[in-house]
Amino acid sequence: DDDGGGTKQKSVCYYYDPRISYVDYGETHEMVPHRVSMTLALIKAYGLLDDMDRLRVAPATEEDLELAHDPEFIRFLRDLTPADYNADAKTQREAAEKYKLGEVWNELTHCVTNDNPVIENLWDYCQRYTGGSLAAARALASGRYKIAINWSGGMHHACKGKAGGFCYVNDIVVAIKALLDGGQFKRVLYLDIDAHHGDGVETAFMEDSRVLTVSFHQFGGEFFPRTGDAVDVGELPAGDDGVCPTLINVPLQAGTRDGRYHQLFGPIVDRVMAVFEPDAVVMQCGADSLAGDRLASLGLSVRGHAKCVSIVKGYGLPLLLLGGGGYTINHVASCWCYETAVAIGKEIPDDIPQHGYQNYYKSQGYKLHYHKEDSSSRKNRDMRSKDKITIDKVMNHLDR
Ligand code: VJV
Ligand code: CA
Ligand code: ZN
Repeated sequence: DDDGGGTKQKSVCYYYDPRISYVDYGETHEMVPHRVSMTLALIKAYGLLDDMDRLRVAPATEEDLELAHDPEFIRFLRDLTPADYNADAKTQREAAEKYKLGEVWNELTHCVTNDNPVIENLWDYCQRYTGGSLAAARALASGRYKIAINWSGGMHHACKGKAGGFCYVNDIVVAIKALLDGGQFKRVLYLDIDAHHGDGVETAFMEDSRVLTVSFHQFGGEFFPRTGDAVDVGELPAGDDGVCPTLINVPLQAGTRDGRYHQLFGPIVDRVMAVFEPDAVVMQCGADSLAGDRLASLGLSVRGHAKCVSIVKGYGLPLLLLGGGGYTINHVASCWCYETAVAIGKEIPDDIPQHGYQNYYKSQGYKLHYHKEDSSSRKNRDMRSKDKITIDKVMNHLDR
């Protein structure tokens, strides 16, 4: 990778926009965009910044966002301000509710929820995180980079005509469409290791044989969004009596940790690669699947989470790495920093270097690879019968 001038060409590019980290979902909301700033500070402190090129790009346009959304929804988002919303114009509140924005009555729980609050600079935020994923997709399509990173993207729940689960617009759908429209990639694999089901991306592509969506997620009880059971496997006819899989779900029980997760992840990804033969991979690396997350109850270690990235990187396909969930922000930054190192191909020490956000890491003993106390970890090494059914179902689905 020598450019002739003796400097090494970088194969990884990343997107970072400081304006995103100032976005405020509200004082007690669980989504904290500041975590991408902490991630970057850690990446800098480890000296990884010189090993990547930074993508400086324009925010996504209305036209870009219409790749994934209804124009009316996009226009409503563009014009929505907290001032107007709070002025309590009845019509605007009703329209907002229709798009799942602001306070929404939940039929299931009989409560008012505010998962997707009407916040300051909402439109700018949407344009910027989507702009990053779009630029990252284009960087891969150009052939110049092998891996492109946008830790502020990965908002997998947003649908064509509505927000959902902290996600206003779906940058992933926009990025995948851009990859396909470029013409270089015929088939794109979407892998989602966020603790929640990647429902918005799944819905967008369930009838598109060029995209296979695979989500691993906590499933059961009232866990959001309650979709993504293993029986939801989808396929389309593919000529000569063959079928082409379009979606795969891998539901996991609360408490699933590294051992059990990887009994599923490696074999499933390997089979998917063989059957689907993708030309590029988009991976949503939501960090709420880590142990000790404030919202979810899976128990991956930072190494276990990053092993997913390194397994996928191992196939050598153009790879788009996105963020997503992750609600214990020191864990999130540790994880995404370590995964950035994995992308670059550098080992980094466990001791978190001195830097501005040092004090955030006290509870994990200033170590990247933090430990969550867990007495029953031995039991978790073996697959439970439910997981055996899951893997058999998924493998059978891919066998046909
Ligand atoms: O479970 C839900 C919906 C309810 C919301 C909570 N009420 C009390 C009951 C109904 C059904 N929503 C989830 C959404 C999770 C989104 C995950 C996003 C991602 O990680 O997959 C990708 C970025 C949920 N879980 C927790 C909360 N909402 C939650 C929302 C709040 C909150 C605390 C917790 C909204 C506002 C405030 N606090 C102030
Ligand atoms: Ca998932
Ligand atoms: Zn999540």
